[in-house]
Amino acid sequence: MAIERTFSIIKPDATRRNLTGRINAIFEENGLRIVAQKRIWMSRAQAKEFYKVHKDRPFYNDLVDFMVSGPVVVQVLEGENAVAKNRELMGATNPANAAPGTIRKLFAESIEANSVHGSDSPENAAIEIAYFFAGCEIVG
Ligand code: IDP
Ligand code: MG
Repeated sequence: MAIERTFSIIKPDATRRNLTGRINAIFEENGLRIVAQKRIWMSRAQAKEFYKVHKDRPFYNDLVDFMVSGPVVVQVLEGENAVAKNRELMGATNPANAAPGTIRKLFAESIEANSVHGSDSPENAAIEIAYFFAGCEIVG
């Protein structure tokens, strides 16, 4: 397995409840290194662009409202098989279906306010990382 990078967001429901450290501990205890991280308050335009793949879904407008409702922590995680590893640590989109011990099972409030985002493929990881980070901000 190659060392890979993935993009992660700690969402507003989690920053509001001061869960950044507990979520980061799960990444680090499971072999993912946080090689870039910043706390930002996304603009509506940024959130709409980031989630544009979902623009025709019924939940899109609510999702954008949620993502701009408070600060988020955007991150680059690095490790073996990082994209799949992070998806495994996150758990299913709907916390009701998430496996025990996953971030969403532990912390998510709802299918929308589900605490974390993680890229779903290496190709999307590269696009999402480049959207939020300059190369010089990522230090492995
Ligand atoms: P993922 O985050 O597990 O990859 P996606 O299907 O890519 O899930 O959806 C993006 C985000 O949109 C989810 O993380 C969640 O915040 C929100 N979302 C997805 N499905 C629903 C839904 O049915 N109702 C409300 N929000 C949803
Ligand atoms: Mg997704």
